[in-house]
Amino acid sequence: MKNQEIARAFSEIADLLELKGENPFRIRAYRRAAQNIESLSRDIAKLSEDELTAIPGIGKDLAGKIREFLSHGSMEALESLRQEVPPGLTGIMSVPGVGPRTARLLFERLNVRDVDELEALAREGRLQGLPGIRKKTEENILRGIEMLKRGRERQPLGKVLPVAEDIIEKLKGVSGIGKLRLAGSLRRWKETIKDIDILATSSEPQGMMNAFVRLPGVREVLLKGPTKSSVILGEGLQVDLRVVEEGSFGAALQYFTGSKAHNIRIREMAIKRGLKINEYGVFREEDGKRVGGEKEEDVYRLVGLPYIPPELREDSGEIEAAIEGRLPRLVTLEDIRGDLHVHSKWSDGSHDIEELVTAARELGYQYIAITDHSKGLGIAGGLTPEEVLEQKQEVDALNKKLRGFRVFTGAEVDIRSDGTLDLPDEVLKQLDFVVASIHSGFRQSSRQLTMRLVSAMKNPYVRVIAHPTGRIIGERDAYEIDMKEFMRVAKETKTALEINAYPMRLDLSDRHAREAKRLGIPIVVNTDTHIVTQFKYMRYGVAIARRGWLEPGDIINTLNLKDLERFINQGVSVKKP
Ligand code: DGT
Ligand code: CA
Ligand code: ZN
Repeated sequence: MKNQEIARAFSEIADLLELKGENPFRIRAYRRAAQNIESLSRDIAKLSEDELTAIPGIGKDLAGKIREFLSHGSMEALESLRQEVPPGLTGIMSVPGVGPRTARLLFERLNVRDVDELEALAREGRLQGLPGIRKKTEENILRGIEMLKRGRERQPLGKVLPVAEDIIEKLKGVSGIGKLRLAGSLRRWKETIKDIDILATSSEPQGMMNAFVRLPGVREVLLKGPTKSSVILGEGLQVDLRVVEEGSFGAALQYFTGSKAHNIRIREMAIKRGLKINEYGVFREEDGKRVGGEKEEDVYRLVGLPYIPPELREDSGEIEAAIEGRLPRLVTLEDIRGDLHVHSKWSDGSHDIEELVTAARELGYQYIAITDHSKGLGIAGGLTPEEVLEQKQEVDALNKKLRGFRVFTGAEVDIRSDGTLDLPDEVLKQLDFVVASIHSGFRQSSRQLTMRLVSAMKNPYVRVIAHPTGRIIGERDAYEIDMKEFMRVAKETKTALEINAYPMRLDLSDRHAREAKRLGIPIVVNTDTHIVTQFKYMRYGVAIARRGWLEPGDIINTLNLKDLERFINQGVSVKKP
């Protein structure tokens, strides 16, 4: 599918326009188009003209550019922009913390042409003194470069998983294929991934390997053998395919799922029982006889443990819990009854509310909350207090028509730099579900940021803090808040915390979600949907919840509609500053 490439091209156009200081709305249009194409589930090449322009944000002009790319592999508009801007400058812009203005400044004053030059100059302290660049800025740039490099070694789950699933789909069609599974960190849903591990059985291993190394997207073949092959994809991602015997599949799956730390513990337990576990099976020490290995469950059963779900296999207490019979009953996607952070056309979403309802019902949901931005967020088309109330009227009217489904009114109210909210209490109190979040001033001190979140939570109408740490995986670190204090106040004020399922966010992280659960803070798993295809990101949020040991009872949006209504009615009276 060319979807990702086209999305990347549009996003590069946006970068270049920004570098040139062009009209922000034009830039935003490209960014939005890129995002919508990225989250499209169908192959863009297979869409008709009408279907193409039905994608929100894609008009005649952009549809033309998409067709141009599909037939020529390039876009004239992008090519000529690239001519105008010195190469390397966009690379500098990809450093977290370096915007187009800074990039331009660095180029004009110091002739910085790529990231390596930038790093060298920053290390020598030569950026300081340029307009707007202080010592702190220079440190931020160095940290950004480090992040960029780290990011190349490990890629976000949300980028890697779709690529891996695409490969699995293609391998399913190869003749002789038996079992086929993802293993490694992907199967554990770790938030960043170093490489893709695939495990298979096959009656024609040779043909399987031939097909594997010839997959579209393969840039380089590192290794091609009868049982293991490794390739590098265009994106720089490594994929390992191993073909094993039927009788070893379970043991191999357990072994290659990891984590390494978890496996070492399991192996130690085996030794104590006179067993030896490796990727081929479970063997009796005394005579080498294989006593299991076809099924993954064999491995756990033979060391006296119940099955441990992959998301828990980090040696972070799961083995002790398994021994003591207190493994959690992890939440699943099927437990989720609705999504409580959704944007509509009223702000920067792509659909009107009825379209969102239709899509949510198709997923089997019982409710959604419409949480559009408040006006402080100008660029996201935020709503004024009057518009919020106008929207509430529309939702109220819509609810009268709906059977077995409810739209909760809400807002994603911006927490301003001084900790005040961007909508007045008189408005907030009329809404069912208010989500508050920070969208600016990330570089404030830890104390100031914590204070902002704390004062938002003390507002009696704020139900949830959305994406609490503000991180964008591989692009922006979590902002430094006093997590202990933050959670203490969340608990005290009965404010729920969000696991934002948007794949580049996954915020709270698994670790923080687990801590919140320990403290008894309610969690809500939301997608922050801006276009209906993003509803499907819920699976990432559920995975983070599972990695955080969360059970259905820990998560608000596993409640059915009736119980959620009760919870909401209760909440406001319980929650007082
Ligand atoms: P990553 O870094 O995202 O690729 O994470 P993993 O967990 O996928 O790590 P990877 O690809 O190096 O190895 C896949 C699994 O294979 C790993 O989770 C556990 C197993 N494994 C790899 N090397 C060893 C080892 O030296 N000892 C043991 N016991 N297991 C290993
Ligand atoms: Ca791996
Ligand atoms: Zn949002």
